Amino acid sequence: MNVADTATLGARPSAPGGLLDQLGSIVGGHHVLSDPDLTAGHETDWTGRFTAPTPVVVRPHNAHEVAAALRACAQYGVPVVPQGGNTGLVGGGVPRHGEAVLSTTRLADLEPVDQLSGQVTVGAGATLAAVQRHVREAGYDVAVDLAARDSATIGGMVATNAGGLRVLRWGPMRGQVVGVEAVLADGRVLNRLSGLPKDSSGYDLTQLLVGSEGTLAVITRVRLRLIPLFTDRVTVLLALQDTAAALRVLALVRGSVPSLDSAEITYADGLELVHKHLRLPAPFRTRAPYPVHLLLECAAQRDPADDLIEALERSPDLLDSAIATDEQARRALWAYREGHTDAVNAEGVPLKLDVAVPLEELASFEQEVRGLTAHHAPGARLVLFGHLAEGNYHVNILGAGDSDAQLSDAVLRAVARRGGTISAEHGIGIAKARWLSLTRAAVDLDLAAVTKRAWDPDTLLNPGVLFSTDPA
Ligand code: FAD
Ligand code: 2HG
Ligand code: ZN
Repeated sequence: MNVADTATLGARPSAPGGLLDQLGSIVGGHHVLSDPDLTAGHETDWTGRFTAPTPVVVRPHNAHEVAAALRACAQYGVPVVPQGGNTGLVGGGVPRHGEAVLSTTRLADLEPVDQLSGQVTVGAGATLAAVQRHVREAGYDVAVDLAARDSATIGGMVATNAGGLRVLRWGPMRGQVVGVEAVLADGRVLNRLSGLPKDSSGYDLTQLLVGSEGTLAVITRVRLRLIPLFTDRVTVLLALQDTAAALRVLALVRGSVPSLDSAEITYADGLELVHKHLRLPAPFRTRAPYPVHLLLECAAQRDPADDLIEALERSPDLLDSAIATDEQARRALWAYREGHTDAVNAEGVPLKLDVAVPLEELASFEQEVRGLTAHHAPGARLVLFGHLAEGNYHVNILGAGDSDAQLSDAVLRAVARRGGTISAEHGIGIAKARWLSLTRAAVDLDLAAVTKRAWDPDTLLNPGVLFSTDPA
């Protein structure tokens, strides 16, 4: 449901008599919100694209309270949307049709880092930034990093199998999660927090919850594998002619610099928006911006700059370059990349797609997306950027108007034809559910539906997410 539809939603839903009192007796009255001024921040997604009212936001403090709250909602027949930091980009964490919102923000305990195993257990509602600060004090780091770190929660990142800026070296959340505690729709608590690196005793329910987008259970605690806290980082911003050149540089560096952590691609039009909205100076002193920028970062315990420079000197593709090793200068280079989402949103509510295609298809796919945008939504602005090493483009389109669905359809079909995925890291949510069959066979979808029914037979958790009710 997008903003255009909200006017047709009718009256604000109210909680069935008795539910608010019962929730209050579980979590305390302060943590049951029904005043529209207080629920408002939980009703609209980060982009402003998905919005609908909720009768109640409940904020439990532990798994026991989550279980009791879910049972109460089930008893009153009120479905529940689990919500973490509400930075999700596919509409899966906000209400659609009068669901209650179960906010995890009070599930934010940080247990001490286990130095023996290099793991930590944290509450699902802890933000990534809080967990980063916590484990860095113990000499460790969280492998996954992303620009929404100050608000995105670990539970939300597990639920969406978030990827982010370092997947090329460490993998997405799936690779970091070694255990979870989760509450099923019927209130039973699944505890898989032992964190044993080896365990071949049957189905891996922990991993099933990674990427389940709140449709199977509410994740309440997460045990993470940690990585070393690297002391030295070097960041370069490279100006290039085109996507093919960026891929050549990536191949060259990836093959010879094992400390490569990030490879992020942006284009001139995105950079222009970042200049405009974030008021950043141009990274290079040229009259016209370069067509493509590739940001590379290496991290190690000893200065990785020489290795990186040596590799780059072998590239015939560099039009220009900037390098930074101190924190402030590195942050400045990152701002051009990390500022994209904010800058796009400052222009209006975008159509967002998050796709990946095999790397050998990326350059031709880029051209096709540009062509499809011009064809289906002439006048719309396409801002492409993303995580180059995974072939993961964030396709942001401003001003597509009524062509939104048609354009999504055309781009996602182009992805499917190339053997790609319709969601590389943001999840399916409600935004992409009707297109899941483009890249998932009937047998996959059948098994997914059976799994959903086994965990949540009454569809209490996140109805409409992953499983579309719309015709494709
Ligand atoms: P929410 O938005 O609250 O929820 C997301 C989904 O998870 C919903 O379906 C919700 O129901 C479910 N959920 C949340 N918590 C739980 C729980 N405890 N148990 C069960 N289900 C739960 N994503 C990337 O992958 N890579 C990026 O680089 C990246 N960068 C971003 C940059 C910006 C500026 C923004 C705004 C977003 C970015 N995102 C990125 C998307 C977003 O940050 C991630 O999807 C994040 O994982 C969502 O976490 P959250 O706590 O905000 O979840
Ligand atoms: C990023 O990589 C995020 O910055 C957000 O995944 C992408 O805004 C987007 O489309
Ligand atoms: Zn991303």
